[in-house]
Amino acid sequence: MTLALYGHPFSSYTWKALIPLYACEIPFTFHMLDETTTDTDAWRFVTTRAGPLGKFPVLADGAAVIFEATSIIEHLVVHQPRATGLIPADADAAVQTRMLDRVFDNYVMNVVQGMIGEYIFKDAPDPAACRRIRDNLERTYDWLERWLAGRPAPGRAITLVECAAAPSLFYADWVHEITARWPRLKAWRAHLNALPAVARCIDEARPWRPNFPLGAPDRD
Ligand SMILES: N[C@@H](CCC(=O)N[C@@H](CS)C(=O)NCC(=O)O)C(=O)O
Repeated sequence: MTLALYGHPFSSYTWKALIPLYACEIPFTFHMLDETTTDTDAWRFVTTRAGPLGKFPVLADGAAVIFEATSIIEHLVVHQPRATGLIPADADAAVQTRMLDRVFDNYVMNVVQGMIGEYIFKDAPDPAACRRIRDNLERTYDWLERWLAGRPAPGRAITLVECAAAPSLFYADWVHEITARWPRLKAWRAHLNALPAVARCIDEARPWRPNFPLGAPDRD
């Protein structure tokens, strides 16, 4: 049964599902969701048969419909032999992996989405809200810098941590730059961006860069 992934090439959470599919070379069909597809079966499927708010990515695997990018990865680990390494078999290591996944979703990507919301949903971004968002990102960058100091040098392996970290750090840097003040984090982001599965997502998303609400910086 060929898997079907519904999402958009510029969407960070879609990358989070694409990275393991590419890295583990799992065949799937991609169903694009954007303003040109709002009257299609793919759009109706995501908005009526998946999660409560119609968010993407969504994975269809036969009768199974999985939303939430982390749950999609958990599904791949359970059902795709090539994906078993995405979450460590050791129970304690798996807890650490899942905790880091939460860090990248809750303290990086969702914070970044808050900033993007300031630019999309308001007449003008609220300076106090933007300042709070930047402060929170800096606190997370500080935490990640300390976390990286206690980690062995990154290899080329992709786990749930890399799937969550790569897209969230990619866009976080665009919202609040990861400067030389966080040298390990900056270097790790560059390492993640160079992983073939991540580099492919970055390249496939290039045509949409002009749509980035804060303006896409001239890097990456
Ligand atoms: N917690 C969800 C977040 C998904 C999410 O925020 N997706 C964004 C695209 S990156 C989306 O669906 N945006 C459209 C919308 O909110 O209607 C996950 O992990 O999959």
